[in-house]
Amino acid sequence: MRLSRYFLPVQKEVPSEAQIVSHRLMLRAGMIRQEAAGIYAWLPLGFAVLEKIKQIVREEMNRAGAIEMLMPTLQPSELWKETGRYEAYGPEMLRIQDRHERELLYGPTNEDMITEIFRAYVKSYKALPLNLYHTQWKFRDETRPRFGVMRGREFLMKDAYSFDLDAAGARKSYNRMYVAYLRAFSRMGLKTIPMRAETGPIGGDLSHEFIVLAETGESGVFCHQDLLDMPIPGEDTDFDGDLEPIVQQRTALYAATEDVHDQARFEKEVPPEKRLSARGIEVGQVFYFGTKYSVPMKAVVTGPDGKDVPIEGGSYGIGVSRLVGAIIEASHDDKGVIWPDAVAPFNVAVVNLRSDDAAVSSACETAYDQLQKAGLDVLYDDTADRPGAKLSTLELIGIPTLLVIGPKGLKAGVVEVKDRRTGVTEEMPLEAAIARCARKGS
Ligand code: 5CA
Repeated sequence: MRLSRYFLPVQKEVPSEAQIVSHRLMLRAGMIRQEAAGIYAWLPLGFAVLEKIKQIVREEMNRAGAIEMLMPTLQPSELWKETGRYEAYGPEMLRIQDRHERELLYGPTNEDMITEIFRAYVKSYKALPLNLYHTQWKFRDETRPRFGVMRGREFLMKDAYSFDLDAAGARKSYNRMYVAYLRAFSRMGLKTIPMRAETGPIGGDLSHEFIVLAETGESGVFCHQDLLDMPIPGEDTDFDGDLEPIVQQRTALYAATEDVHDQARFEKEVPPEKRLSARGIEVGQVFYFGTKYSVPMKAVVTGPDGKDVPIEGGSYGIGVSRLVGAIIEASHDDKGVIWPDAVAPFNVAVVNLRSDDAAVSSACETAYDQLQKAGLDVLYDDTADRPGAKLSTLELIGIPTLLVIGPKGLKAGVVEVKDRRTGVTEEMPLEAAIARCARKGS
């Protein structure tokens, strides 16, 4: 992408209601625009990050055996009346009437709809286990939408739903999602801690929230310090195998959100020097709710003994749009965002320090072309702005690697490769710089 033809409306000033750093930086970097309270347009730079996050989540869901689909944002009220949630959800649910005066709602979650789809087609235990997911916009009419995309009213969620014949099978499905979550968040450069949590309107008695520690987080959390340094399950993890040891290694240590926290137990189980009480951002939550939806909706399968049984269910959410904010909270400095490579909107920026100099422009074109051919997302700053202004914009928007080409260096046979995170600049010949960027970004 050539910056001269891109749409990157960076801002100097941001409104004072943008209280936390991720909200301020997203507005300054031209990533989002507020259209109504808690409702945002995703401008090109923000959208690029959102898509990268969505793709990582997709890869890890697929690896864990979940199958992607897409359900609509609008749902008929009948489904929710069957489960009793139409009344229970209260004013957080956006209710809509169509021209035929049919009651619709903008989905805040999809347990009811997926259970309806399941019961329409699946009749035998032989189709189980089954896990279906989608990434779709949700609406919750939060009383206090705030912190930008962190607590929106319209937000993007990946939600997966598992169906099993019995509780033991459902536990395995839960474990698969638990491990997939550890992997997905880690790939985005985040350290997350699964913590026991309240189940709220989704229901059930087993649930974990995946928490990123951050001072600006909305949840108070308590846990054993060692949970911060647990190894992340590798790419070769066998999702058909026994994942219980990985889950147990973590659940053996105390970790709870404030809603379910038990101070006496915390003090009994965790030695004083290992007690961590902090704030955190909830980027995902997994639930096991058994037959909460399958009984009222009659989602039954015929078991091996020929008898019908209601399926055992779980649901698994990831806040895809919230993650954009959470990653910024975890990775920024006073100059701006520092994207981890895996979610960066562009892996590399080629910076032309003198766009009216033919030799410099030609070297930049070569770099731009070759890096794109190497499969990287490249931003080419071909504008006529001052070098200082260019660099500060690219630092603000967080591009991990800058390949800076100017007339003086080029005469001496070198260009600069600058690392956004460390701030370290290295000089080297153009070909070496291209090779270096291609290696780093891949
Ligand atoms: N049906 C279940 C799991 S599929 C569910 O809805 N879970 S949830 O309520 O915990 O939401 C899943 C994730 O969506 C949360 O962990 C959080 O990261 C994100 N999320 C929830 N509410 C909001 C919101 N108002 N703004 C942005 N993200 C949100």
